[in-house]
Amino acid sequence: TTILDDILKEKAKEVQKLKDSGAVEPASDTTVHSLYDSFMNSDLLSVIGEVKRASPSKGDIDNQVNPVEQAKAYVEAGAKAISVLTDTPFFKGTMDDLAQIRKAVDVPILCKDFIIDPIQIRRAKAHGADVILLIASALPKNELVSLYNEARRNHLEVLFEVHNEDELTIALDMDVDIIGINNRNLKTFDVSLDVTETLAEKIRAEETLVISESGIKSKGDAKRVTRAGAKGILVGETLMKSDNIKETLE
Ligand code: IGP
Repeated sequence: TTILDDILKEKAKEVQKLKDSGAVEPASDTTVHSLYDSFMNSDLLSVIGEVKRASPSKGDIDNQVNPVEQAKAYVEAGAKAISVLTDTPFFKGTMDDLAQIRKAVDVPILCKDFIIDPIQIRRAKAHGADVILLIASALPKNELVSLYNEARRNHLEVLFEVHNEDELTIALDMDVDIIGINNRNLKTFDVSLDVTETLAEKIRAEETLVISESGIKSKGDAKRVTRAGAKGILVGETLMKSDNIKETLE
């Protein structure tokens, strides 16, 4: 089994506990900070800064981080959106991180989790998310479609994550607005910016927002994926480890 299988198995238990607890989220409001509008309306490459304490591929990245201060520093340095890892068992994040960051910044926030059930979507919205992640390799197409529709009903945008041509075909069939091209293979952890170069050229960039995700470490990397067609990048580790976030984002 792969790490993704392990994560999804844990997630199923978490969802069952949520359901058993009978927790009801408050009705979701319609306020949206639109990632799509913000990034599509900019001529420059836009950055999503990710708050990431740890990951299965890297272990602890910065376990001491104050998520609110980190998110504020990203925005001050020019990041146009924030991603918050909310998975606890594998990434050491929490939904409370998301709620606190929501109070501190006024840009779109992505709830970065492994979503397999509508209950998680309503929970993300109630904690202040504007965007949720759906990972094409995690679920069959019919489930991706129903979770996508559930998100849109809750006034959430969806970053639809793909890593190969088959997954991209699903994204194009579903006519999603925002495609995340993950340079990291979630099953092997191999990272290559070639993935963005191969897939981005198959996407109609006038109407679809393309975000290149993972493994972006330098301005050269950012230029490379921009040339390939990305209008945004999602950067975690490099920003978490930077002593000078402003300079890194310049
Ligand atoms: C950030 P990096 O290499 O800059 O830390 O990567 C982000 O792309 C990565 O955290 C990510 C991710 C995911 C994490 C992309 N897709 C899916 C968990 C689940």
